[in-house]
Amino acid sequence: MDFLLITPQARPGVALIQLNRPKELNALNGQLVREIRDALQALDADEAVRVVVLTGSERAFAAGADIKEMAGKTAVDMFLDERFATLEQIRRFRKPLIGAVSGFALGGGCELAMTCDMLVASETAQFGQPEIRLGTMPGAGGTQRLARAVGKAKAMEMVLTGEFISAHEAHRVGLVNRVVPVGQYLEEAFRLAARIAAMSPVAARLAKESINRVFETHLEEGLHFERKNFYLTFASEDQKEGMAAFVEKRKPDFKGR
Ligand code: DAK
Repeated sequence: MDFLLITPQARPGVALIQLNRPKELNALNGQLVREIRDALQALDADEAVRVVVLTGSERAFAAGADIKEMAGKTAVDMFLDERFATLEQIRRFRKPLIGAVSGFALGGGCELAMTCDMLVASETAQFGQPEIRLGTMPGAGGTQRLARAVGKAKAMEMVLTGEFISAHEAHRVGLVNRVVPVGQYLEEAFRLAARIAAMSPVAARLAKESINRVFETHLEEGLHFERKNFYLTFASEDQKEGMAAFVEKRKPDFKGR
């Protein structure tokens, strides 16, 4: 891994992936995106990992796809470039994924942030889809996820003007879960991750899958999917342990079984 720093147990049960192309503000070249995909695949298979935190640097989460790499490409080159199909594979990551965002989250960087399940932002974070300034438009889910996250009017404004929004505005419109001072965003993400890591990983995975269905299906189908996943939690030892612990007035010990 040339462009990533990975700590499988940054906290108990919590892995950290840090984008590490600082001079280029973590611009997403093909290799970096592939490395993120491969890292997530490995962490998905690692039973000791229950939650993953994805972060960049204090100055930039990621300033977008690498414009220098993309500038001379033809439509067919872009069509054949599997880089952002890779984002779809990242979206299929099964464990809870928390983005810890500071500085720029732009273009493909904003799209990458939006593939996370939750976002913790530093006060310095800025979110934007500035592709229109380059004569293009978001191509890795930006129009779809942004409109779902912040509503049509705000998404139109961001995508059509290319202007950035601040962390506080991102919080106000529902793009991020919380905003904290710049020195604390990673710690806050770990705090959130630790709370989730203490839960049943079986239930967490089924619940994440169910919430994601909201964006992929109609209500009736989504309700049906949710119910099936709910029943499935009763096949887990974790559900027995969670309810027994409640009755016995003790803390549950979830094993992911
Ligand atoms: N690509 C390449 N290099 C970048 C970059 C980027 N996106 N962003 C920044 N850098 C580089 C700068 O060129 C500079 O490098 P040097 O000149 O030092 O060699 C270094 O990072 C520091 O940047 P600045 O000197 O510009 O720093 P400032 O603080 O002055 O400005 C900035 C920071 C983030 C406002 C500015 O760098 C900026 O506007 N960056 C570009 C942001 C942007 O337009 N992002 C969107 C890119 S387009 C696809 C689907 C989706 C996409 C692609 C394909 N398919 C379906 C195939 C996505 C497209 C995009 O994301």
